[in-house]
Amino acid sequence: MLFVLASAFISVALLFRFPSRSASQGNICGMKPKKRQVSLCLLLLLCLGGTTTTEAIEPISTTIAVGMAAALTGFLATYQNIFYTFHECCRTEWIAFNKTGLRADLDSKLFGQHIASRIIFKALNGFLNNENPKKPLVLSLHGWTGTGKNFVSKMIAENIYREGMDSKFVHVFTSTLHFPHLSHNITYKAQLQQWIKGNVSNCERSLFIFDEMDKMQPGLIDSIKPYLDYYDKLDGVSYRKSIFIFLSNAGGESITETALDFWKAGRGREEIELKDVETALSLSVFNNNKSGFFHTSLIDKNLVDFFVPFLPLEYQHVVQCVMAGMRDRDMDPDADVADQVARDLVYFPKSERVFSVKGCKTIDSKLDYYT
Ligand SMILES: Nc1ncnc2c1ncn2[C@@H]1O[C@H](COP(=O)(O)OP(=O)(O)OP(=O)(O)O)[C@@H](O)[C@H]1O
Ligand SMILES: *[C@@H]1O[C@H](CO)[C@@H](O)[C@H](O)[C@H]1NC(C)=O
Ligand SMILES: *[C@@H]1O[C@H](CO)[C@@H](O)[C@H](O)[C@H]1NC(C)=O
Ligand SMILES: *[C@@H]1O[C@H](CO)[C@@H](O)[C@H](O)[C@H]1NC(C)=O
Ligand SMILES: CC(=O)N[C@H]1CO[C@H](CO)[C@@H](O)[C@@H]1O
Ligand SMILES: [Mg+2]
Repeated sequence: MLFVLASAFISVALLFRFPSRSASQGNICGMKPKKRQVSLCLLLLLCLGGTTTTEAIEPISTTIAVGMAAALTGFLATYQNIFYTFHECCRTEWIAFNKTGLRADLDSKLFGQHIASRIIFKALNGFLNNENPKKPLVLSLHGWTGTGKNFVSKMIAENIYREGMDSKFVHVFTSTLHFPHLSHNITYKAQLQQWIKGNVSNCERSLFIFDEMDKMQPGLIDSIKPYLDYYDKLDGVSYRKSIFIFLSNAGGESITETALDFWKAGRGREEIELKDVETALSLSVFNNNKSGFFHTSLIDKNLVDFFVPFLPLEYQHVVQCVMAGMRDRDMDPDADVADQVARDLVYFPKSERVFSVKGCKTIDSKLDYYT
């Protein structure tokens, strides 16, 4: 009887020791130690249980005790699984692509970006359903300010990670915040490589978002080139299931020019196709000496899988943004207010007034003012 209880206590101690010890190593979600620990506990329990039953004095209470100990061990074995449901781990419970969710978000929440919406869905759907991709997915989103680049990145994160942007497997680097000083370029290069390697070692399915690529110093991004290339493994780490997204305004002018040409020719916005902007886009990005992509080998070596153009937003899209903003605040969407907000924004070019200068940015704060 005492032996059985003692063995149960030992199992408890062993199982609880495991997570707390590995927490300090940062590998709290590991699978392998679990099996070893649990089988050890069961073995211990069987041995001790066996010796007590042979010299049993009170058969009934011994049976009850053994039963209780077994139940306790069973519970503790599932303790790991309970643990996973409360603590974010690099497992399918926490990381799973929601295809219908992404489709629905792109269709219902993103306005006026038919090209971006189509490319992003196809690219992610293809990549995330591929068990064995040859290289990580690299997307570069370009366009005028306030056209939805950060907005789409957030949608992507939310439809892959249960914790969305708060997931510890989603990493956002902002050039002006993380790499502000030109003179520290060598430190930054080493740091960036180290961060990405460390993060991908923790979880293969990591998402990296590089914001404000046009403010990044030229050359810095080349330091991560090996990670984006076709390698099975580098130093024992495989990067092939990670996703890299670059955001920038670079190339926004050439996209706007194309959109304006279509508008002037009286052609519909929906008629603009990727091929109408893609070549001009990658060229203008590559040759822009103020952008982080200036003469970068990422473009040279075709490591960017998709250049995604974001078209400048028109009056009608701004109205849609305002209506969506009101719905988000649980207000009754009011077409008159939406019209008023949209009309008070500035549009360009000066003579035609077609595209919103700030896109859909600052609309949220305007809503406070008008309502
Ligand atoms: N195409 C769009 N459809 C719906 N909402 C949009 C769209 N574009 C922008 N918005 C709204 O405007 C806000 C600001 O957009 P966002 O931050 O994505 O702009 P951005 O493209 O990253 O601009 P910047 O280049 O200045 O960083 C978003 O939070 C979103 O609410
Ligand atoms: C996927 O997204 C849809 C729409 O947002 C949602 O209703 C559904 O519950 C999500 N599915 C999963 C498995 O999270
Ligand atoms: C770092 O920047 C300096 C000038 O600011 C430049 O001369 C040097 O080549 C750069 N080093 C690297 C590794 O890019
Ligand atoms: C960038 O290129 C433009 C012309 O394309 C040139 O006038 C300018 O001096 C260049 N700037 C730098 C910092 O090289
Ligand atoms: C283990 C590791 O290197 N983690 C890094 C992941 O990236 C963030 C930046 O987003 C770094 O702060 C971490 O150190
Ligand atoms: Mg942005």
